[in-house]
Amino acid sequence: MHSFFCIDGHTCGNPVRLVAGGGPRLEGATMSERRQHFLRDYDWIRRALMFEPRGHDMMSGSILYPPTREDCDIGVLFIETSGCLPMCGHGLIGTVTSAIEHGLVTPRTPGRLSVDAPAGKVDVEYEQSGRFVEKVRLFNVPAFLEASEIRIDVPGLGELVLDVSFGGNYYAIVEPQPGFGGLDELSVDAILRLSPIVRRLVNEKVQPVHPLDSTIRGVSHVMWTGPARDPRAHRRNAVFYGDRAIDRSPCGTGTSARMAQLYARGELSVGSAFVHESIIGSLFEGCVEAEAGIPGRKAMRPSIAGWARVTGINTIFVDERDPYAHGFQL
Ligand code: PYC
Repeated sequence: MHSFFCIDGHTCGNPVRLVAGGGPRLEGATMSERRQHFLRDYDWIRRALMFEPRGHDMMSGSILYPPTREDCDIGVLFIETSGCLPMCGHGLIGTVTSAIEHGLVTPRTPGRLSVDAPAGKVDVEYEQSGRFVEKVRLFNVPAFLEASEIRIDVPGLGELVLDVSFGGNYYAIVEPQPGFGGLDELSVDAILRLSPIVRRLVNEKVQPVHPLDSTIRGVSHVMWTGPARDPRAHRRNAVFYGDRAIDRSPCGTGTSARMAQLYARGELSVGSAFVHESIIGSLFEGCVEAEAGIPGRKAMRPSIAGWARVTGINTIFVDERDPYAHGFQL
């Protein structure tokens, strides 16, 4: 019997299950190396805690670790139905909220934390009112446009032209275009049906590998975009991940990738604000903070702000006698 002590919550509608106790001891000089160790020996923990019957298609979370770097307060490993992500924006906003509200981390400077994530160091600022965290802004790893105007032929939809951009994970970004109305034209069923096909076709044409960490590779997420409905937002999006998940939040690494795409095109510049709306109408406030130096790429450092709420404390048992101990998917 394995026990995991979790704090469950959500960031702007998308779940975040923070594993505060019961995570495995990981080896590695960096969080990226620890991520490789987790994938090699402990991926069953991710499947047990994320998939049914303990989780669901959208389940996403994190495990807290001591940092591997002296300039960070905590180390975070991201787990999700889609895998063990190098970085997760909604996941980090929820993790910081739960960790601060429940005293799991003591920041050196109140209102600030530095997080050691597999994709790199992410600085965080948060606003607190009494014991509650009201808003978290993360200063993400550098984001950049990887490839533009990739053409794929999608059965039933025809030719699509799209870009691949990095914001902590690699995204295929599909915008409205001649012959295709974008997100406004798609039902939830159509997003779930078309996205895995788009992801497979894009990965056949582009095999992105991060210039500074070759363990980060391949397009994992598909973003469908459209005009905003909320007058406070600049654009609306829906991100597909895993096998059948649509992010309920505006997606932190996706918003970073989207800003990097618009920055490379000259539609955003340093200092520009970018408010992104999710499929359920929740908002992230993005900003292009600075230029960033990534070899061979026009890169920038984005920040993303959003809120999260804790929904409960959850001690999860994984009983090895249970035939579904390590989760299942339909
Ligand atoms: O917020 O970065 C994010 C994210 C990735 C996958 C789902 N959400």
